[in-house]
Amino acid sequence: MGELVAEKHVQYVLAAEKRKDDFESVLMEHLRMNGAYWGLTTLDLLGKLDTVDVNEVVSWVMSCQHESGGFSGNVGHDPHILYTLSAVQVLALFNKLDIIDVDKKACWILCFLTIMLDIVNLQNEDGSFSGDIWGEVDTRFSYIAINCLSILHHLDKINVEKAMKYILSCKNMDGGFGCTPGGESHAGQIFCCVAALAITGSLDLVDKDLLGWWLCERQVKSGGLNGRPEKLPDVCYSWWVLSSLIMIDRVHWINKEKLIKFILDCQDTENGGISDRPDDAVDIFHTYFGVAGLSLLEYPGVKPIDPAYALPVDVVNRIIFSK
Ligand code: BD7
Ligand code: ZN
Repeated sequence: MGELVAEKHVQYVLAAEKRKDDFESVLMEHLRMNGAYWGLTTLDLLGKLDTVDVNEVVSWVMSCQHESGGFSGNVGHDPHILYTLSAVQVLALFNKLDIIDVDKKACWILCFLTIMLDIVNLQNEDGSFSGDIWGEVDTRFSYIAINCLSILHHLDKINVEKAMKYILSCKNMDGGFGCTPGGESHAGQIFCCVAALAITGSLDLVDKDLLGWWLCERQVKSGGLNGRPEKLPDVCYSWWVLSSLIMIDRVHWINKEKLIKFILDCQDTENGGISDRPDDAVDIFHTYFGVAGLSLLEYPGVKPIDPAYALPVDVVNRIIFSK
């Protein structure tokens, strides 16, 4: 079996940060905030976050904050809760959420308060969350709201009980979760619901054996994981499925060695980067989720990542358990 070509992936990510005009960058232009989170978290997991210019990244992130408090995916785009989480995660990686450590204190307090108020305003009467002012509802947004507010130590500002009740209303007979009540079970959505329940300490509300069964059935012959029955395996599902299995304590139900081999087989061992499946083109998204998957699989040389917050464990310990 091949090895993780960590140094090549670091070079790939550093180059991707600078590229602005190739095919992948144009596709990802409106998702640049997410791209920053995927790239920088990959670097941190590989022990190389110190190779980037913190001030440059943080000032770019802040240039994407809007008056409402939310962030956009790039300068001049509309804000959405999807990008607010990535922005908060990037600030967390750089330890910029602690006002004692940052200059212009008052300005930062205001920044955090507006983020908090923006998210609180997105909660609906039934406990669900909308993603932005246009109102689309999805359990993805419940997860994001809960992750952000937990990181900011403001979970008490929303109705957590109603938020959990809404998530449980999206639970299906097969043990999985969908994006709204009655929506088909999908590994990405399951991750969002399970992680939200984990962060609020509500995992006892999940049927772990039933859900664990559905999740471990996602492993196919090649060792890779898919997101739904009959679908092709995909490196990013290593994350959505595996993190959920870890949170419900059923990770021993899949074959870890075969999954490691599948992820390593998706590497571009020459130029760095990881693809969705062997021999496809690499991208920054699958590079991050491949490395994050290996982190969950305790691959040597990769820092441990927290399955619920999707941030390195040392970062989560600093933020969540420091106060
Ligand atoms: C998922 C769907 C959305 O409509 C919006 C956001 C998400 C989660 C977000 C993420 O992982 N943040 O860390 N995903 C994405 O930003 C990807 C970006 C992408 C676009 C095109 C090709 C690769 C990546 N998006 C928007 C997706 O829809 C990816 C597409 C994909 C990846 N591999 C095969 N297709 N799908 C995805 O993230 O699915 C996981 C998921 C689905 C529903 C809820 C939560 C997770
Ligand atoms: Zn994928």
